[in-house]
Amino acid sequence: MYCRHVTETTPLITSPEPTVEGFVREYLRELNFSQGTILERATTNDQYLALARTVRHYLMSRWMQTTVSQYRSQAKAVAYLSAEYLLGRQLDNALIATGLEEVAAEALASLGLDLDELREVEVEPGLGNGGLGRLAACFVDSLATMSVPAIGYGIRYEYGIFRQRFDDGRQVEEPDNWLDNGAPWEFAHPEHEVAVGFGGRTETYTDDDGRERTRWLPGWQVLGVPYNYMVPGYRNGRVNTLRLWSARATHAFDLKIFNYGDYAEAVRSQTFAENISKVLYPEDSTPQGKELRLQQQYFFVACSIRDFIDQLLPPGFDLHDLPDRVVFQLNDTHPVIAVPELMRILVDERGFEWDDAWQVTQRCFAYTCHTLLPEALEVWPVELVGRLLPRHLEIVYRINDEFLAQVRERSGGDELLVRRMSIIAEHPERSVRMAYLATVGGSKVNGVAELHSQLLRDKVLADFAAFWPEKFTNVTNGVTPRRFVKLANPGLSGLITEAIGDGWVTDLDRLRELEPLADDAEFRRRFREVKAANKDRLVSFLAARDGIAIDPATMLDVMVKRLHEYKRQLLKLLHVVTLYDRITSGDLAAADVTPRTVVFGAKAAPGYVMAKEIIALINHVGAVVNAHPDVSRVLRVAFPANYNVTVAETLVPAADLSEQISLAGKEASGTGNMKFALNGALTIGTDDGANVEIRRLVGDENFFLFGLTEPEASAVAEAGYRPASYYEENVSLRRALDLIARGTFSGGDGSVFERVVSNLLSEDRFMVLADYQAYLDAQERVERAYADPDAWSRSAVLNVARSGFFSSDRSMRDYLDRVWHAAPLTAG
Ligand code: 475
Repeated sequence: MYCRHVTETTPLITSPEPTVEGFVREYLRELNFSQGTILERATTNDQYLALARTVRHYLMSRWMQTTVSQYRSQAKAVAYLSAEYLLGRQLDNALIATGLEEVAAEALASLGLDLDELREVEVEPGLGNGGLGRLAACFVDSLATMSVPAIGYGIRYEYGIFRQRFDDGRQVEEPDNWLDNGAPWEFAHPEHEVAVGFGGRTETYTDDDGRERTRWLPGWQVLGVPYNYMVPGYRNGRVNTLRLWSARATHAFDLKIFNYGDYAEAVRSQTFAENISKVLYPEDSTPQGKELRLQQQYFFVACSIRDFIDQLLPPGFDLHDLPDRVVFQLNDTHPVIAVPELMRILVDERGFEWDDAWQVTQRCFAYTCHTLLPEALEVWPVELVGRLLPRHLEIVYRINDEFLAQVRERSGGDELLVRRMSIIAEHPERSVRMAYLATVGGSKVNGVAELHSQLLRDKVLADFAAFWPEKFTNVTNGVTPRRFVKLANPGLSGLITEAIGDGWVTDLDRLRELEPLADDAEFRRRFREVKAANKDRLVSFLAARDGIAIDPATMLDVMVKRLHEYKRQLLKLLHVVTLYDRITSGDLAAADVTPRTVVFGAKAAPGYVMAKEIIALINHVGAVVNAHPDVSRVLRVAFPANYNVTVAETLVPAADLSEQISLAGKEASGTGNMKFALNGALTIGTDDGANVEIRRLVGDENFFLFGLTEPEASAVAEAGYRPASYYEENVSLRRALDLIARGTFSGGDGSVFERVVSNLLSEDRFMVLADYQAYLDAQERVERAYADPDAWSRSAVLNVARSGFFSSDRSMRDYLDRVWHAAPLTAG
């Protein structure tokens, strides 16, 4: 979508007719002309590709229109910089956005095809790890729906998040070759490739005006080829752009080697360059500091800034005015190298004075932090940055020098403070602290839930918050109601729309209007019917996909999220083991247990050994529980492999109970928690992340709170936490851990999960044992509440009615108010 040459008379195409006949015509044309086949011979994949392209046609003119009018108006735009976009399937979303679902279904039926069958063909683009990547996808959806001029920039990974499979209960990773069957949603623009330099050296020289200048002479280059994706707004005629970059070798690069006659070497170099966008790093919250990762970060950021300046601004634009045209939102620290990159462009390439360039740069960037774990804060060794990006390192040093001079001045020379705030860490290795660079280099820093933003101010970035109190703000995360309610839960959507009209889809606060209906017995009955139908849908889904049988008459207790010790899947598992113990030991009659199905979904970073052990333990406990004749009548564990957005869309609407049980002070926000509440599950959760806000909104009586608070957990840690004391004093905890330690779930071999047990007893960094009893007690409250279906569904309806705040549309409004501009950006 390049607009530099559009004129008033640029002709724009119109959409095909949105009728069944029009759709059929378009579809057959696609099948014949693009797929090169006929209906009678088309494979299911052909049928899907033709369908995707047909639906695409209906968005095309709106896309062109949006792009052209945005360029003409030159309204200030949001450029969202994110290394990850966890998009989910595109066809479903396009159908919802255009309102073409029924037309398409009818048209296909008239050709003897089934829309639902074809939807299933699509492999979702899994270009993200978890919460952070999915948040980016929700945000671009909301920006388009709210008609905000915006562009998402990222990386077109050839392989997205790995596919997970279990082998004897242990995670095995397989490559996600999502592009193999064709990629009908992307538009490659090799003619708009951008060159990106790496390595080499810098030199100073005197320019024609006699000024001392610096320039970077890169040692090698790669090309970035943009791939555009449509981001349709919900039925508002707007289609924004997501632009993902793919790396190619430069021709010059090959030629030089070819000239030496080394064909094999030339091909090898090609592969080397193209490795940059080959694969998504599967580390979530634990950056590994790999060189290729820094290459990816610089690659996409350099392409994006270059693209914005060269393609989206009019020729001759004065970059002093750049902050009036764009805000670059940094999704965590992954794109932070953009700060020295913009400085380099302004100072080295455009001849700006340093101070002017710095003013522009600071005003153009804002930074969102997504974590509280110290090990998740990215740092890059100075040695590596200097080797890969020598000019950027010089710029970072100068930024740091000037910043620290300010700190010295304002603190009266407090050298301890200066050392603490330095962008360059000295130990254990000289490195660049990317979160500090982002904080210094931008105009705003935000956390992703109230508690998180508070902890950023009070702990993680306390020195910076004292220095620049006005820089810090909060924007609580949100999720798009289009995908996670309208599309995922058609039953509930229909019920809501029947009750209050369909305005809620773009104005989620209107769910409040449902509140009185919580007291309407007929409405509650229909609400339960919807939940039951969603469970049936899940039953068929899991049976077909995983061969897992679950009983829809049981309470569906769901914990889905990345596997991480701080999220405490082990706490949930200890509850399961305790129930198993109590039933098998005769302490509890099966008849007195509320029948439940515990569903886990989680991927572990491939290098995170403990997380992978926990996955294996869950599967092994599940196998024993499910095979036990008495226990399995009231308790079953299901762990479908390869949890992803598509699975979430079927699982979340079916859930009764949402598990949000991280140690308080560790989960920045959570967004799964919001999806469950919006779909009428009740939460059992700690006072952490956005749970705090969910509970405040839905009401204490509709939320099962338990566990240490953040100040309590900090105090326990301060005083010296001794997990073994809980083991010694709590009989049921001891019995549960002993069962695991004795090999009950590992064929009698106690050594198999020894590491998990001994870690809990000796370290237990996330205080699983400290919260165990409180969690069990809360689960008993859950059982009592669930015993009264009518009261339970009243609470569930209230959860839906009071969760409108968690729309990502509201998050966007908050960013507009608090971060991007004093007033909302004008639509263009
Ligand atoms: C938080 N991912 C959630 C969510 O704000 C929060 C880190 C490094 C490399 C790759 N991916 C990551 C994250 O840190 C991440 O997903 N963080 C999550 O962001 C959205 O709701 O609490 O853990």
